[in-house]
Amino acid sequence: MFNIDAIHLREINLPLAHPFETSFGLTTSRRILLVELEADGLRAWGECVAGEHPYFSDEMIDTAWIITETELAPRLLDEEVASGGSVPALFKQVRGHRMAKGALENAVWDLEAQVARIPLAELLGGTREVIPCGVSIGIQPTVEQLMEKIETELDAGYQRIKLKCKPDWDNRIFEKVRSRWPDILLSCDANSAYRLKDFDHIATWDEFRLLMIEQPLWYDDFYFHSMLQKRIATSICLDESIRNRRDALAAIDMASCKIINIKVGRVGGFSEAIAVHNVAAERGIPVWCGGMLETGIGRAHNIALSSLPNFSLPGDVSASKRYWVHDIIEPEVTVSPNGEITVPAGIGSGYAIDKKRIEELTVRRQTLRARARVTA
Ligand code: OSB
Ligand code: MG
Repeated sequence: MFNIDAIHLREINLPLAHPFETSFGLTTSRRILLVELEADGLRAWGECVAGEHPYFSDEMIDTAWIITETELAPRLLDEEVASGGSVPALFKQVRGHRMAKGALENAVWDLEAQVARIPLAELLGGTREVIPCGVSIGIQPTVEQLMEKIETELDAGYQRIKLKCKPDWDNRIFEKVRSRWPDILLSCDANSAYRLKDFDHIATWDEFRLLMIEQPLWYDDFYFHSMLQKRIATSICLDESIRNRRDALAAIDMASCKIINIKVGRVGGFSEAIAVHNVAAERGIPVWCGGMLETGIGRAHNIALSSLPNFSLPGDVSASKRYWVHDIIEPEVTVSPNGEITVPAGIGSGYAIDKKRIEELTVRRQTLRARARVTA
């Protein structure tokens, strides 16, 4: 049993090293909710991946803050917490708000690994010592800039290039990229930018031999993705629509996708991420770890999760320096020249928190404390 004495919420503001554009909008700077648990003399951290606006999902940092403050943190402080895996049961009454739940649950797993004095990856059931890495490249102002970015990332060793796409930023760029790099692992991510009228158009992408097409249709859809999957040879990968294990099962049974992107925040924490991983593994569906422009805290958690056996495709977990001039962990996340990240062997996440830098970046904070406990 852990005695969680206090939960500190804080918002940090951090400009991205490079703006990131998707079909749903442009991000130049992040507002990030971090949670810090204080328990038995230890400190454990979690990062909430909710964005600045409810554009990727219906959560945003401000809704995550209020739900954490009023509903979730009190449940952790008032109840006995046995393990990371016991947190979903404490949060069950609260519907949705998975990114808010995930930040706290992941911090409890981090705490559990520290108490057990083992790596978080080991606690989660990880088996890989290194994880294969890809990059997600946002929509660029010009095709020339896109080609330069791809060249830089391939030179850095990344094993897979994912292109953000949307109508008018699709066939034109796929053609250019494929004619220059015929053999690289290439995929695209539409973040729900296409509709039923686009099926014939999407079918023309088969000639580009993409590894997958990520979330082409509605963010909450399985049925029309299964219709589209019947029409095309290229694998569909679902991101936004997979909220939990049951969604993964439905999507696999309906043949809505052949690959699943797991984002630990999108599914509400490590417990559900492991459940999605396992159900996909049982059915022969490969998974990979998605990213949400995380700082080192969320990035370290993604690395630990990616060490599970069915994370067999390169993920969107890449080096800190692609996002931040200075990350908030020590050392920063680095990628080897062959495009791999070494899973840390140290206790907990394996990275140290740069508390001084976090203090400098903090624009809002709040501390919630446990009521005085009656000790037997
Ligand atoms: O759909 O995978 C996505 C970033 C923000 C929101 C949604 C997505 C993304 C990315 C970037 O593709 C992943 C990363 O490098 O962190
Ligand atoms: Mg995606």
